[in-house]
Amino acid sequence: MNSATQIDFRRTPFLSRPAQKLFIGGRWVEAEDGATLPTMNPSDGSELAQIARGTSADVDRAVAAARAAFDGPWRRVKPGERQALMLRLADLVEQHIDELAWLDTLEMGAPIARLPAMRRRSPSVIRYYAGLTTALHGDVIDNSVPGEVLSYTAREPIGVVGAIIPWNAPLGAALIKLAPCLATGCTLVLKPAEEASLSTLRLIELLEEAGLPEGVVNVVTGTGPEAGAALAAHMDVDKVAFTGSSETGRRVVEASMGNLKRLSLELGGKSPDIVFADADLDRAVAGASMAVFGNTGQVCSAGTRLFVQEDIFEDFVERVVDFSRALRVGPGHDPQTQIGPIASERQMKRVLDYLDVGTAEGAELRLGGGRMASPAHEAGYFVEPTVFGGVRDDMRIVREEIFGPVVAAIPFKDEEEVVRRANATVFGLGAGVWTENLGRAHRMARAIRAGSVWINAYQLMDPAVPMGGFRQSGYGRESGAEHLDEFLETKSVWIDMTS
Ligand code: TXE
Repeated sequence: MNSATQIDFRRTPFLSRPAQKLFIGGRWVEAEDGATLPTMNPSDGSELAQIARGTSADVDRAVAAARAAFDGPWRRVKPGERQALMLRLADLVEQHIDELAWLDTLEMGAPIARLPAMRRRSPSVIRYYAGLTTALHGDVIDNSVPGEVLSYTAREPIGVVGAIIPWNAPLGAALIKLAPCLATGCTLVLKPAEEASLSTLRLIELLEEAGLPEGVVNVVTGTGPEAGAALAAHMDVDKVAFTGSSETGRRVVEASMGNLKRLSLELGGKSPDIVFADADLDRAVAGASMAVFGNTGQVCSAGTRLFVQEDIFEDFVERVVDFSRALRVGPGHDPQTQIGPIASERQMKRVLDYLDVGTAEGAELRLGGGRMASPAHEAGYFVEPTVFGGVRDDMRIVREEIFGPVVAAIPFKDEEEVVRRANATVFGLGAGVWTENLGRAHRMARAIRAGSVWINAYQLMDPAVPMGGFRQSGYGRESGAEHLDEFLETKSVWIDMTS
């Protein structure tokens, strides 16, 4: 255990405020109508804080501030200065990461045991994009007859970006939208999820401390149908970067039509995790279990369809069941906890409904199947890690994203069959392949229709490696250098040199 896990961040000055505010034009302000919303601790169902409930009037103010900054002084800030701002922010995030991680833990239940990973990852996202800030440039296209025409391209920031983010990895989701905005010289209106806004608000305080110019980044907290929908439809927003459900993603697409704003969408998934009989099965048992139960299954690319080759199916599933039964499910703030609660009561109900659907469809329960009933768990939103067997590919629990600790185990015969069934989904976000056969690993990597394929691993992430979806899992890529393209327009300039 490390020292930070012993500090009780529940009593920080930040959390003792009567209500959190919006951040608009460089000032902390209340929602125009003064309304607030409670945000809850899913580990015990208690109220944690009140956040401002922004509406379209607040979104208008925030977009106007972002537009003024974009058209004004921010355009004249040199890339090197933006880079320096980002590097100062990265240092501050590093210094305050324990508090930021604790806010996520308290608000959405992620186990505090992931603190070492957050310490490594969070500043590195900002530093990666800071590094690219001074490397952005256009090209000279010098391919005409000498002395006639010269063409070159300039990469220009797209303008005012609206970012709408979910609650399952709040700090990471905020950073992966914020860093490219600062790197490319865009301005931002950020709408965190109503269930988990606190780490974003604290992050913005750190950004202020780093020297953020007025209006460059604004935050409007509030609900999806109010603040989120207003941002998605706003006629003066040039681009929306959205992460969330495919259903809300469709609404964002519709809302974008008014001004044909650019979109990047990181949506849901139903990712296959495929275990061949020739795999290193010890690694595969732990890997496949955590691929779906990590973060309580609330991961867009969770390996929720566990395909296991038929010769090893029964043994392997039994081992997954034994491994998963031993996982410690408990409150996020307990350093021993491996699996936290579901992030909100609403989401817990969705997951419990799916458990009923699975049973009603005739799937066999191999593990779990309900809400955790012990006295230590009853106040919080805890769902048992659940393994279904005996499923058919047409069942809802095999086709639809559940976003909870629920896996469907499915036997398969050979490579050809598993590729066909793994690809029989409307999604295409992630996939896992467990095999010791090198040729098969590469064949599978190419055959699976998904944005990320992990071989003998699952859920590896790095700021330099693109992540995103095929098909209805979205458009665009987050992370990696190409993420910056989503925030840039290319302008071509032609010079007739004959006169
Ligand atoms: O998502 P929403 P919810 C999936 C997962 C989960 C389901 C429902 O399957 O069970 O979504 O979760 C904002 N216009 N994922 O309801 O609605 C909302 O305020 C504009 C997968 O929480 O997509 C929040 O900030 N914005 C996922 C954000 O959208 C709107 C992560 C996400 O909420 C809006 C989360 C609207 N009309 C859930 N309505 C992933 N891909 O990682 C809501 N929002």
